[in-house]
Amino acid sequence: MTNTPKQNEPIVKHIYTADPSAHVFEGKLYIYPSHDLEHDGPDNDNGDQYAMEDYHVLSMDDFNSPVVDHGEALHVKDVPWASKQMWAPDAAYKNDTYYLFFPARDHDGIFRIGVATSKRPEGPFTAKESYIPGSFSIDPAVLVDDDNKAYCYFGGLWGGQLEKWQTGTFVEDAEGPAETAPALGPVIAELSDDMLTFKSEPQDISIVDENGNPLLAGDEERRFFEGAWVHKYNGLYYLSYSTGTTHSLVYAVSENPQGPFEYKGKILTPVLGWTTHHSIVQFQDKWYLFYHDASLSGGVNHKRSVKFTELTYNEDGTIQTIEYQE
Ligand code: FUB
Repeated sequence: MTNTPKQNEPIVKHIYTADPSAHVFEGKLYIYPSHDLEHDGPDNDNGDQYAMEDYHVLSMDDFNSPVVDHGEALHVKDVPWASKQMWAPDAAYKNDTYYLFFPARDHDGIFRIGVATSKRPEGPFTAKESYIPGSFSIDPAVLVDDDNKAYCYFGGLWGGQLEKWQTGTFVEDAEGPAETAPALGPVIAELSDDMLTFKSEPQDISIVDENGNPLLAGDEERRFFEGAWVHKYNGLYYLSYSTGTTHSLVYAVSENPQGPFEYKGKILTPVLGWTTHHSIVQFQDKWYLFYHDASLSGGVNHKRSVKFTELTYNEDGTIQTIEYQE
């Protein structure tokens, strides 16, 4: 247990945490982060430095209460299909069950998305024998909609391997689209009622500009890179994500969970550290952005810390840009 969390400060300091997926379950805030490891191994564009092996679930009764680390919720050694790199997870509740969705490399080194279940939001979670059939790439984010349909959004460029799936099968040396071609992903698949499989083939989501034209692969200030998150506000679907190479969190809005989404603007300016990854959650009557940076480690890209800050909407539903402060 650690002290009461303060805005824009690491919510825990005894471990490194990243990629926070925040949810309100049973009236409390639960945060499902990656658990960053300390190591001196390789650091490259393939993301080998993100060598995480397990997940810890964090919770707090409210923002005036200490953050509780519930300990190891799932370890890669207990996931039959996975070999390494337990990257950004998400959680969902349905069928009286808590589901942990997570990416990891399979035994062929290919990123897949798996599911683990628990009767409790903090776990421990039990992984299924195999990854979700037809799943690929990284960073699952699951929205259980008001009509009880559930959607899994996922995908990530570079180390996240999304470029390698453009033909529908894994092509090891595939490059991304030309700069003047529409950008890739993210990808969406509706989940089956038991949340364990995809109902249909994953589809690319289109993110368009104010004229309805798809964002292009060369538009690195706005195009999708990784870390999709979808939340609803006033009946609209907000898709937010990291722009990766330009290090911002941005968002796009749609009337339909499958898009197309229209690009709207920036949520958070670049943080200290290469990656930026977040979630957006309403708790009581306010909205919060959970994000990470590398300030606690002095800027080491793979030693990150989860933070939070309040998020404000304008009257027209747009989100006010938050200027990162270290
Ligand atoms: O934490 C490993 C990877 O870094 C995540 O999957 C990405 O979103 C980026 O934050």
